[in-house]
Amino acid sequence: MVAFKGALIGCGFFAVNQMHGWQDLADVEIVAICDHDPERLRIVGDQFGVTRRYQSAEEMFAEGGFDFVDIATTVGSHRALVELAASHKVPAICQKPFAPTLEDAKAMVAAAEKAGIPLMIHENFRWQTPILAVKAVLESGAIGSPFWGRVSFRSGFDVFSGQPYLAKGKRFIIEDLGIHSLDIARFLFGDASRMTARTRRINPAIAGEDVATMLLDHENGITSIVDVSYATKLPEEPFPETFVEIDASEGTLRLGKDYKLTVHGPNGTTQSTVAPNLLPWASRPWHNIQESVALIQKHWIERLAEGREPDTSGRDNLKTFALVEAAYLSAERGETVRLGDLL
Ligand code: NAD
Ligand code: 89V
Repeated sequence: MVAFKGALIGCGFFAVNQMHGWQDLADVEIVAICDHDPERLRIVGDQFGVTRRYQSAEEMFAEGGFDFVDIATTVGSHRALVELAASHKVPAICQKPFAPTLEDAKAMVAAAEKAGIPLMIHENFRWQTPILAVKAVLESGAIGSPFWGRVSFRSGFDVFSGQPYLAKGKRFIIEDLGIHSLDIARFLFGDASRMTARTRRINPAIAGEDVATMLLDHENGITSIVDVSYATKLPEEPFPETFVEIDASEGTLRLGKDYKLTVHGPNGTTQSTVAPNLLPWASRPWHNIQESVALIQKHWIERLAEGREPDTSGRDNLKTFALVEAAYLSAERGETVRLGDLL
């Protein structure tokens, strides 16, 4: 039975995953899609059997007939589309990165709250099976209280062939990928109060930074390092795996290559593989990310049905986005930035 009708805006590279995720949910149907590009509309509409197709989001909202909208466009259009959804009182999911600036992101949260609609940022990396496994270990108390952590994503994968816009922006790795890693750091270690960052551009063919090293002071006293690179040539390419290291009062945790998890505590050492499921429509190496798309979309529907705020709501995600802004500010000024000055 279809309980929720959705509409999707932006039928590009990543939206295909989102369409598969929606298709897998028995109580959801995407009844309308929108893209400026008629060819993308045709491809996605034909693949997923959606007949209501629009080149204008305004026209799609004017005709209505859906309970939520999934915004899968690139960052420049996010504010206008979320505000459009709010003006029609339609609950909205918005892809990361939240917005071009923190000011835009705050305005989007205010618009959603004024309209009384839920707004969720599609911040899916914390929904990856291996990251959920790390969180479960922390919550079990098996290693005690963490005092230090590292969230690391280092790769030489060619992301530019699928997403050419990534090579063109003045900002690259922190805004596109580091944003996920910073959200994982918040998810595992709590909110941060101070950020110190350094960036580099190694690849001369792109406009933005492709290496960043960030030091976070968390409010609960944990110190963490979040390091990201697309300039790292390893013998075995780990894309898109996030590695995690945690030192805690009673033991340690290491999440490494091929989703190998080692937990060491007072009761000994356990080793396991916490690999993501390969969904029928997914393909390696993207399956880790693809499964997390399906999981965050399921979470959205559950929270919509319960009338409860999603975990990565707009208000919550302002704190992740502020870390992005703080990292760029810190790298530019060579100074530590206090998050309280931004939020
Ligand atoms: P893309 O350029 O391939 O697709 C975007 C599509 O949106 C294009 O077809 C474009 O024509 C359309 N579009 C743009 N503005 C529009 C508007 N106002 N109205 C209608 N259509 C519009 O981009 P992509 O690679 O699919 O990325 C989309 C978003 O997804 C980005 O914000 C990106 O950062 C994000 N992304 C997220 C993940 C993740 O794991 N969460 C992974 C990849 C990309
Ligand atoms: O997940 C993302 O946001 C992607 C990629 C993994 C390529 O960085 O843009």
